[in-house]
Amino acid sequence: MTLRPIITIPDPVLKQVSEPITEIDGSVQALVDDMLQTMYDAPGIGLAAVQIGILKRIAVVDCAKEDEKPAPKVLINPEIISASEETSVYQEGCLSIPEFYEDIERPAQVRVRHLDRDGTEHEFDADGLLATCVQHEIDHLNGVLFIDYLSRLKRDRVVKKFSKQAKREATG
Ligand code: GNR
Ligand code: NI
Repeated sequence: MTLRPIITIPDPVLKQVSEPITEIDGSVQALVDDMLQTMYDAPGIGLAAVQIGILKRIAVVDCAKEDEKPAPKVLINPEIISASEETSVYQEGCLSIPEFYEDIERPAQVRVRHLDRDGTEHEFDADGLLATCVQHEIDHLNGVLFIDYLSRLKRDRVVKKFSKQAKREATG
């Protein structure tokens, strides 16, 4: 397993739409294992392949609390097949936008269909933080970031801050 560097804004790869997986082979499984290791190391509760520069529809999530046993979920070609009218608000963060947090409103419950690491199809119902996290990850696979739900003023402000930082790091 290999820790992979996490890409941050304003890298344009984060706006790209990821491609479905057509065959789950050893290379896909090795990528999943790297993603889990990278997510736990960060630490984060989710990670999409695009965040390590790979435009494939793969995400990993684990919303278990610190005192609970790990509950990794591998989401390959994940789809929301239904979403509640009811919404909930969570303060979201993103490993690709370090140390920036904002409240985001999303459907409170979703039903998700996906393949697992072995290529078996599953469906599950998510609520609470897991529902938010799965929606956040599927957004990544579609090139969408949580800051895209903020006002243009707020989004432009955070993008500008990270652009300046990237420039400083490039020029020294
Ligand atoms: O670690 C993460 N925490 C988080 C908190 C609230 C809503 C979504 C998330 S996902 C984020 C990790 C990440 O960037 N996944 O793409
Ligand atoms: Ni994210």
